[in-house]
Amino acid sequence: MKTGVVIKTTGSWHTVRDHHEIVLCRLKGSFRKQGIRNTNPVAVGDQVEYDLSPDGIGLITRIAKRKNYIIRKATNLSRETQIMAANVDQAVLIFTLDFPETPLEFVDRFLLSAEAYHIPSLLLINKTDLYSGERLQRLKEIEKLYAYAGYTVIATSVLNNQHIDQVKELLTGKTSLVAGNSGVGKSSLINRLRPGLNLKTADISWYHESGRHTTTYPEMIELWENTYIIDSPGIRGFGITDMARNEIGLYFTDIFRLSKDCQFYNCTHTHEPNCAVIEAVKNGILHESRYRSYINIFTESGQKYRTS
Ligand SMILES: Nc1nc2c(ncn2[C@@H]2O[C@H](COP(=O)(O)OP(=O)(O)O)[C@@H](O)[C@H]2O)c(=O)[nH]1
Ligand SMILES: [Mg+2]
Ligand SMILES: [Zn+2]
Repeated sequence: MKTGVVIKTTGSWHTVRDHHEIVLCRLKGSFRKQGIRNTNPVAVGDQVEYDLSPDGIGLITRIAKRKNYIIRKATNLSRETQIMAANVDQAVLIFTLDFPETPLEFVDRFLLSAEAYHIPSLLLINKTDLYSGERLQRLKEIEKLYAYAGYTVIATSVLNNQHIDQVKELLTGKTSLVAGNSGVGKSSLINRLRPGLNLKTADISWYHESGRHTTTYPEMIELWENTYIIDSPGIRGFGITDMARNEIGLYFTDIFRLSKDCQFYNCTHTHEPNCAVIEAVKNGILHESRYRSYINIFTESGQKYRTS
């Protein structure tokens, strides 16, 4: 019996890293009969046991219990889920304020999901070389907003190598899920961190790129010793599929902290008197965009079908 980590999975083939060896594996037939609702029983990041057959193909016999995992809906319409990654130490969200514009609600939804999965997040605001004047002011404001929520925020320019050393430090020794909309600089960052990997970057303009991805399956890449990233295309679908209304306020880190001073213990921060959250928005302590995201998600959750 041997052990390894799944670094890529495409349908019925799973690529497993066992120290410095790469073994192509199949899953033992019995797994498929266990009635697992996920479309993929094996996910990138899974620790597995396998047997090596004489032809060099591995047969996965056991998947270790996951420390955590991130799911997405298999397709927009289906309720079937797909495990995108397992056993990650942190999620790294790269976004840009402009070129292309990332709606902050997207950032907030991402953070909310990561909190619900108990995965710490690191935020990188990229392309700062393009920021000046009002844009720079806005950058500072957004950095402050997320720092207030308790996140580490780094303003980077992959192009100019700005603050990339700081990013390296925060990645070292961990397995990080890297996410972000198309065109924000994910591939460029990975290439910068690990020259020689030569991930394809968008050489055509990013605004024509919607829905187009150079890679389709998440893949675990070794950056350096003990340091891995999971490159996850199609991150758009990342999100908790069934969050109860009352959970949302718990996972908005800043709102949760403020809510301890609300008059009612079950305050929803929508209309109640003496709500510390509403008060904080009025006083400019809690940024309006964070509150707006909360309200939007809260409102939406009321119509959501709850499966468990
Ligand atoms: N000005 C500027 N352009 C960048 C920066 N990082 C990436 N880009 C450019 O943005 C475009 C999209 O980058 P890419 O890495 O393909 O984004 P991905 O879709 O997130 O993987 C490419 O043309 C990059 O050269 C940066 O820090 N500054
Ligand atoms: Mg890319
Ligand atoms: Zn309140």
